[in-house]
Amino acid sequence: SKLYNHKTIENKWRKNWETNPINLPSEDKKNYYCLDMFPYPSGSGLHVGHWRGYVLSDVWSRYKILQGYHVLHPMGWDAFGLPAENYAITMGVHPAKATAENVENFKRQLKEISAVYNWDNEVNTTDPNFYKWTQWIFVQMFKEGLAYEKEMPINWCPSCKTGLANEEVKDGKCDRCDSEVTKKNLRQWMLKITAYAERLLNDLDDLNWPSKVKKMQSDWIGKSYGAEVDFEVEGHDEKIKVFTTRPDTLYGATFMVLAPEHELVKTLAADTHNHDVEAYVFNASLKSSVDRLQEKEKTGVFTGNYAINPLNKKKVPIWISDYVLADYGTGAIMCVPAHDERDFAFAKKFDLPIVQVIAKDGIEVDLDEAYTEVGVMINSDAFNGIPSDEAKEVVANYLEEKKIGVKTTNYKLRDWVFSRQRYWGEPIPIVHCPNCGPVPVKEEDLPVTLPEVESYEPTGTGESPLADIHEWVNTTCPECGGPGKRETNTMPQWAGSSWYFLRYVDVDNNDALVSKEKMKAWLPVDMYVGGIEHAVLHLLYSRFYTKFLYDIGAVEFEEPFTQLFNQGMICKNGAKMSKSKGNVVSPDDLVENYGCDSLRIYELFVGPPELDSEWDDRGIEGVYRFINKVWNLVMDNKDRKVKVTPELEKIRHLLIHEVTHRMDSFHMNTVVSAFMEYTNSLIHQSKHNQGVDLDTLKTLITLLAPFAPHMAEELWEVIGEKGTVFEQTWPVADPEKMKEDEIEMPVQVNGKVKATITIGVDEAKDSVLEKAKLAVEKVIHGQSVVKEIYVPGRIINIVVKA
Ligand code: ANZ
Ligand code: ZN
Repeated sequence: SKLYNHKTIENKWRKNWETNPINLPSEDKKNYYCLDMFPYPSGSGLHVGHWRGYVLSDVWSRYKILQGYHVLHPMGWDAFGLPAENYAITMGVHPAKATAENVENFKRQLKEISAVYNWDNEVNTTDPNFYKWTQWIFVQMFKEGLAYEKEMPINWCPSCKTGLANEEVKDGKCDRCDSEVTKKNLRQWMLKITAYAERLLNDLDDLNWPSKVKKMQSDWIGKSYGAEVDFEVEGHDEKIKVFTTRPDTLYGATFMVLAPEHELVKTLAADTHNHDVEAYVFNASLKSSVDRLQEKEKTGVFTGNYAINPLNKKKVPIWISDYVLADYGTGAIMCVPAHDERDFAFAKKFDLPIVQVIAKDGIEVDLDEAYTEVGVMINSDAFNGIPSDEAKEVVANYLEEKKIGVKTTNYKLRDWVFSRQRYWGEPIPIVHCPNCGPVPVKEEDLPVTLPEVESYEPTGTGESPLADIHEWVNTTCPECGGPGKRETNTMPQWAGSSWYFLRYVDVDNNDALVSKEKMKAWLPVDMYVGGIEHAVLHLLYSRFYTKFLYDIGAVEFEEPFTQLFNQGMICKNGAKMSKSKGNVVSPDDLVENYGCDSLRIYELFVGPPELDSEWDDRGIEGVYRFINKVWNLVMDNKDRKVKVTPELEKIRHLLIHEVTHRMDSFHMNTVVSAFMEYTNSLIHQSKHNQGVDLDTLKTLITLLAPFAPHMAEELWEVIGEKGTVFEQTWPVADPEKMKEDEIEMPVQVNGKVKATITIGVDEAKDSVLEKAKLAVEKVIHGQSVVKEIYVPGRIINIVVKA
């Protein structure tokens, strides 16, 4: 028989698909949109870790093609951003040029995967025809009051010399370069994502997404229920408003703390304490918010003033500390050291009173740490004896009644800092006019293209390099025609990726972001495949953009991604595969030695696709052997003219059933094991019985096609079929044919297994028991049978007595 030669076969079919593409539209096909998170075209190229997600989405796309869909499976480039710009700074190459080269290279490498990408629908976020619409969305947001300017202390990376969103700061460090992040006061463009907090939270319920990602988003949005309570200040007219999630602990509030940036800090610092307060506030301004929250050792300063606890009327000292954040709640808190860990640490450090107001079974104890469990209220006058979880509501109602407070909700989600002081991004399409203020560029004048610059180096003053190009900066006001200046900040890299999936379906449209027809035909995305690292950033921004576009009537759905799958990472030697770790495995040699089909299958076989999996260089050999077995099985049987038997039918339908079922639950690794197992059964039939029939071989080839498309096409041809295997329909299992006709059953004597017998599934009870007694004859010999139990498929038990 013909030997399996992956090189010839794979080259042949790659060429063939170029001239005879599979996945063509037709009237009777429904549309299906399968999307990969588009890559940043870096210079370093693809390793086997990158392949995993791309193979998954391709196998899924081909599965859908075989199920009769016309599939959109596009690819594009998220190409603005820092790496290209940093490269430009060091090498002096224009980012556009470097990007174009990288895209070229990336595309070449992607083609090695043989995925069914729709290259006609390619997008590139740095293409003016694309970012025209990125800017258009910004203009709409500006018009709706959702894009606004604000002077504010922002996260500032001194090394990248740019502002960062909260989402781009990890453990107080810049997500990109790992430098310590500081604060800087700058005029920023903000997007009011907070206006969508409630919808972003509620609509998570209906998404077919991993629950882990939903939880991460809902934690990020961070809704808390509580109350705002007013504290009067001794000798002052101002009141301090605090936000608390624990109104039940109000009697235990023994001091208060304001954030250093709180507006009352200056007013409340007594003359005697002014100097210390000022010094403290200055020092706090240098720290990042993450550090402030995580600091073990509490710091703080007394203002010299007192507030009055509104319930027990006791004097409570007012402190300032940076563990209270200015931009959460009201920026001021009531401190209950007995029941809050941070307050407890603060009280211990500064020797402030601790009063327990919630106690287990109502019994007061000496606390050596904060008591954060539920319990019964004590030391709380009329409220004593009420269980604390009910008391939250009871006290909050009382506060509302007495007009001391109101029930509220708070969100952790902050508005999105949307400007970057860098070159390689979309210019923000705004003109600043001395008469009219900030004015959006007219829609017909979009895009505002990025001009050429001499130096890409950020100025470090908080201005983008664009500020130096006077002929670009100086323009006329779109409103009054007078002299105006262009905004020189650019958008963050997230801007393009927040909506690119809409553009894929209508890439050449010059009149709209996407036409209504194309939108109706393809959107929203049916399946989105990508890494878990985008759980809160990209996936939250995209949902926000989609909801906004829905509100202005640009799209007709509120959620962009119906189903989401997050693949795990590929690791080697215990660490995530990455160039910086030096543990990268290149696909090139593997494709050369074993073929693309083998590598595709091994990418899936390496472990459950949603989990991180350890790469084993030898693992692919097992897959290669499997591929060869399938090849030889088909070669050995294609001309034997074998008639189908019940045994072959059973194997065939079980295979269809197992593969389909495991595919649908995304257990791709176990799909591969099912293939291996049933192929072995067929080989057994081929060697020891009369052989394998053609229909069974066809089914095997069709099912394998999404995984090993080249070999499947070749075998399809080899058995004499015309056209491509991808014109087949995914087979459907017939439960009748899957039935086991014979099964093995253990036989128990007095509850202990003593033998195993083979019986027919429908065999009569008498006959089964007859066989069973025969099998355990030696065991029951000389005893009398008192009971015979047979539950079909479950149990055979012979009860005997001596
Ligand atoms: C009194 C109290 C007693 C509190 C107690 C907690 C436990 P989440 O769930 O995160 O919303 N808080 C309020 N504003 C704050 C700010 N700007 N910076 C730091 N902490 C702040 O937590 C809300 C709780 O965190 C609030 O409830 C407040 O402390 C604190 F046994 O008030 B609590
Ligand atoms: Zn003007």
